[in-house]
Amino acid sequence: MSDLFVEGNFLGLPSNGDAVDIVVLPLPYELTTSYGQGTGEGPAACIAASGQVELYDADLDQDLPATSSILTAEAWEGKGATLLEQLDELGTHLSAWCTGDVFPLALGGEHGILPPMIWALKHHPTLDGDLSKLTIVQIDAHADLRSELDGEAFSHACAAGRSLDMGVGKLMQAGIRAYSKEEAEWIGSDKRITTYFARETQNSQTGTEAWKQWLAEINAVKGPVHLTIDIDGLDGSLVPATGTPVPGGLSFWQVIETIQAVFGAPDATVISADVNEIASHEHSPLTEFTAAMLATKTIASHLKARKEGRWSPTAEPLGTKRVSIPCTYFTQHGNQSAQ
Ligand SMILES: [Mn+2]
Repeated sequence: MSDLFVEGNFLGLPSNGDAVDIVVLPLPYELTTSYGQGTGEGPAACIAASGQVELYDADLDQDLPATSSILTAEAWEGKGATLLEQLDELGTHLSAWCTGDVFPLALGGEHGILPPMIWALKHHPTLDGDLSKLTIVQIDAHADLRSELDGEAFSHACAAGRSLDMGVGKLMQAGIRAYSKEEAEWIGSDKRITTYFARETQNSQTGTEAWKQWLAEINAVKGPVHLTIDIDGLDGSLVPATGTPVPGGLSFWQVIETIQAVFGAPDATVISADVNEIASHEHSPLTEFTAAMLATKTIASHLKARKEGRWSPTAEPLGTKRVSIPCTYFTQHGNQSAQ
């Protein structure tokens, strides 16, 4: 714990005047979760649990914040009467931080936050309007490539698919073990998608080889990357409170190794990340604590990349005064994509 513990801030770290290097963005967005409840409470529970996470990171060999300024932003307020209006609001909200001067880490909330994040990243100076340069690295139990769920094309179950629709160049997935025939066909036919299925990486005989291959592929990624960690990619025993816990998933260390591999990739720059589908359970803090540890590792790995020259700001510092870009993409494209 920090000497000056601030309740409501990630890791309890105090903000540092107007300086911002990393921003933690709580997005309590919950509109379409299909099975469990409570992802709306997840970001606050994760921030509360982060108070128990050790500040020392062995890879960084420093205590966080390690001379950086980590700001915990006010939680997104969830304006908008419909799902599509809320997604536009999220896009607008996120655009204020996808500006190149800071590293944004969003805490969700449903995985439906991904397409608004990608919309906001389109305006990032590193991409400059061209999402084909972007690789998404996704940890998830679900492929999230459905054309719709319950008639909704922008459901959390479609988050990766809608991001590809926006023009994302490459999608790399691991932990995948719950998907439909339609999704299997998309994976098989679209060269942009590389999927490591849990039945391969968790196989008791051959899993180690498959896992090494995943890490090698991640480490060879080139260009800008967004890392999206749906915590249900982990084995359900580690995240029992998440919206849709699934058995047979990744171990905690496998997710840590993925974070280390992507942030350590010599020719890639991770420009943003999210940890999503966080929910809390009154009898066990395990789910939100697991999420808090992964979010902390993401921050530490970003700081290591920064220290080693794999990330530098691409814009003048804006501090805490942000300017957002109004998003209308989702209300414009929503009905069109729905079946
Ligand atoms: Mn997901």
